Amino acid sequence: MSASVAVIMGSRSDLPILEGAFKMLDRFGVSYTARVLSAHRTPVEAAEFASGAEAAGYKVIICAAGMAAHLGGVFAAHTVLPVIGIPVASEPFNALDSLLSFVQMPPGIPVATVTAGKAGGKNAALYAISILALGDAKLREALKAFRKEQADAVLKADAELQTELKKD
Ligand code: RP5
Repeated sequence: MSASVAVIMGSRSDLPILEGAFKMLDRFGVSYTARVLSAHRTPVEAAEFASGAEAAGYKVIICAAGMAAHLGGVFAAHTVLPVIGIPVASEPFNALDSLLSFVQMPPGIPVATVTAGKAGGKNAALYAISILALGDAKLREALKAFRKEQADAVLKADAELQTELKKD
């Protein structure tokens, strides 16, 4: 069976940003493929992968890249599958350059962009999972359970804080 999500990074140096994404996809039992493909350094291979992604059975594509990050745009130009972009921070403009590269898509070719860094990696995976959950009731229930678990952790932290504050 083919993987549901393709996770593409512009460089191997982007890998740490994607650790949270892999963790989330694993947690939800969502199959994925991870590849290093660059919009600038391997434009032919990137375009080939994107063009064949639908036929290969992928449902969502996640692209992480830094600097003049055209990876998400190039992928979105070659497929109608949803593309989620994760800006990666690099010198000297931090993540502003890659954020704008992902966000500033011309009308007609969208790239859904999450925040930069590790939070972006986690959220990109969760967003991909929520897209897949549209056609998968079990996955939708698992997402609801995850949200509840998260809420419970916040409520527990709040209860603990109240107890600590009362001590003084
Ligand atoms: C981008 O250039 C990559 O996505 C990476 O974030 C950045 C720097 O790449 P390396 O020089 O670390 O390979 O294409």
